[in-house]
Amino acid sequence: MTHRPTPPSFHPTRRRAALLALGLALLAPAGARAAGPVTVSGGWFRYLLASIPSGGYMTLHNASATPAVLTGASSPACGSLMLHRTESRGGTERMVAVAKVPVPARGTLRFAPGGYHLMCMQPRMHPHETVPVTLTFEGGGRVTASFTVFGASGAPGSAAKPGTDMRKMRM
Ligand SMILES: [Cu+2]
Repeated sequence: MTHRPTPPSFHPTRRRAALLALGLALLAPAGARAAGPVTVSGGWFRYLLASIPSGGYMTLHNASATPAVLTGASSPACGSLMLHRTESRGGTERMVAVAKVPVPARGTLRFAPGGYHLMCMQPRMHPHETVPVTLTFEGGGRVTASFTVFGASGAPGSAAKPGTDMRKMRM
């Protein structure tokens, strides 16, 4: 019996995986990289006052077989628009800025009060109007969606509670 290891490039399993990856790359439509396979639904902002950042919420759906990574957001209605996440530790909540938000392959990710949200730092919007938000993904894909602006009570069915203290409002 000889002990000659199989060179990695000729390993049958790896070779099959490489061919499969090539096949998938060839199957991808030409426009997929530019527009991105991610769709946005149910986008909304909770607007309180011009001096208070507005939280933005939405559902992202990735129809492709590869994970997508959200890396940024912008809106003419926001000044800067940041990616945030609310974290709960020992009974207190705090917000942290995140650089990347992964959207799983053939999966859905919700931005909702108490979790991921967009943070509109200088809101220039009013309840009942819609404002555009452009999302940027790793690889350069961009998606623009319309967000509906709600007041303090938030979108119907959202986790926002009407009448609560604004300073304690959950982002
Ligand atoms: Cu925030």
